[in-house]
Amino acid sequence: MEASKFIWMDGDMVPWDQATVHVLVNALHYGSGVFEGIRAYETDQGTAVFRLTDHIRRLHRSAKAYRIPLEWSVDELVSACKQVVRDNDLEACYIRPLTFYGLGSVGLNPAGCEVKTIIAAWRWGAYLGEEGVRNGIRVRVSSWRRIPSTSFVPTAKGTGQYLNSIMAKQEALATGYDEAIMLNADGNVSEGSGENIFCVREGVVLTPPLASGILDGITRHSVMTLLAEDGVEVREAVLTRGDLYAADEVFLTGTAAEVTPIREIDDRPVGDGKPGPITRRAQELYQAAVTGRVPSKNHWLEHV
Ligand code: PPE
Repeated sequence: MEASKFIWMDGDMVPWDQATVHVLVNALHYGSGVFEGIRAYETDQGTAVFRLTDHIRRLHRSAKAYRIPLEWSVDELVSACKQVVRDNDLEACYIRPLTFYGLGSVGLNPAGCEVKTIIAAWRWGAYLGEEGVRNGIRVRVSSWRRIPSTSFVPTAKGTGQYLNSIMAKQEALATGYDEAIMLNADGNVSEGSGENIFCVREGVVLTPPLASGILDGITRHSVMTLLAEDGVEVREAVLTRGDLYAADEVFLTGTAAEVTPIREIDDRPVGDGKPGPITRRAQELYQAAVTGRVPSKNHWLEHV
């Protein structure tokens, strides 16, 4: 990764190399943290963070779900994120807020641990590669199921949850694919290791509902809104693995991945193996929105 200058740590701007923690922080042992992933883009009016307040609100919901007392308000964290972008002289970048249980005690009751919040930002290009954005990626259905809502809170971004994503991602890469699609405990489609999933069938855009055990993705919501307002029919639907095989188009959405086409699933070409017209439209609309070229969506941009 490309280092920046400073990381915000509970109100202080700490030089990148000095932004460290003790090896006995609770979160390092048990994954007791929550985080966000946010992108800032260059626009004609300067650098703007895409849906910053919505991301920080989700951080608060994640903290509440896992009973992590987050003392910084939404407004305070929104200003801190902007300060991190400004003080690092970044234009387009990725922003990573993280709240976690720190030092206090080792053991499964984190009540005695201090709660720490940090915000880092750095330049980060295409998550699944430039080539993937252009021509689509190859995915496989993971042998790992997505963490169920009976064991975790899938709509939250808890750090410990991501061991599940890591296993799916590692397996996909080790077996020659770019990304993993996870089914939920019922065997229906949930999402990618770090992205939501959409498919297109006969012109209708379908994506699994929150009840399929997905993260409540902000890119997912943005793309659903942009396509619907563009006249495309968009529906939430429980999807099976077979629905993905039968789809004309399939794509992933996420802050990091933006809109990434899928050209092959489990060694079967998606449609004719090239990104289709609705996927292309979703990419165009999303890029236009994040860079301030969709006037009705300028309220999604929060200038630094
Ligand atoms: N599902 C998962 C499991 C997920 O991690 C993300 C974000 C999404 C869906 C899409 O959510 P949203 O960003 O709100 O549209 N994954 C983050 C990257 C994970 C990583 O650190 O790698 C991200 O895109 O920032």
